[in-house]
Amino acid sequence: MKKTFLTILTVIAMVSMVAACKKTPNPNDKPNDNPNDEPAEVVTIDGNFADWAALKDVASAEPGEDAAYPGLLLMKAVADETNIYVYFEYELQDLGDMGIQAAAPFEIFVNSDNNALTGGASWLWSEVGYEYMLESESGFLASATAVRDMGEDIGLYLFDGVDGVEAWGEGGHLTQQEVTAFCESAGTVKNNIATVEVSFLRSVVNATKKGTVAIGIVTYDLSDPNWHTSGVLPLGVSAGEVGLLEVTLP
Ligand SMILES: [Ca+2]
Ligand SMILES: [Ca+2]
Repeated sequence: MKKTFLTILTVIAMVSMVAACKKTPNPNDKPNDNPNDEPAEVVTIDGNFADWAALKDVASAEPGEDAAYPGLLLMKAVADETNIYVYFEYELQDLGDMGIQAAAPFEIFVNSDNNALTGGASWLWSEVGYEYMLESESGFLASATAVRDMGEDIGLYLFDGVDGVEAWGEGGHLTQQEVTAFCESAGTVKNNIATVEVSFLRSVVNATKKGTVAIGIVTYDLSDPNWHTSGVLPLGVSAGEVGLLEVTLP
């Protein structure tokens, strides 16, 4: 009995030693930077644009020369596993008696199945077929010198009208979706140029699979109480000449 007990103690001691050895860190092990194994985000929404400058083969669009809606100077868009990211540069408009523009309502149109025959039409582009529109009535400007976070108030709308008609035309219809905290934005204003980065979740626009989506953005100023269109991208010279910007979904 005593011998058996000693044998058990010996076995326990040996197992403990092996376990202790396994716990000894190997100096060649790499530190675990990402313990949750979450996919890295390709862009950080922080008002710093070095991340965009470092991207290769990013989809982009600029207006044609003498464009009718010249406010938007450049847009870029990219996606990772979780989000779609949009970058844009916008020249604040001189509104005469109203001074330099201090508010800029903003919309993003998303053709989430990349099929121009499904979803809504828009006079802004030649081929649209958008399933979703994101809209911030307060927009991306806090003032004529600062950018605000549109994630506080951006709304998500599903086009659930007749395919191929305008949202406000006969058969058109938009339904606001009950989702919050799906969008972030940040940016800066320098010399009347706002530079802004925006992200929104792929899941809320039903674009979770690998493939392609197409995106367009519109900015407005308040020189007209019903909103005056000040910038459109992609854009030729006039609205309706070109289609949306295609973005690859990994
Ligand atoms: Ca950034
Ligand atoms: Ca579509």
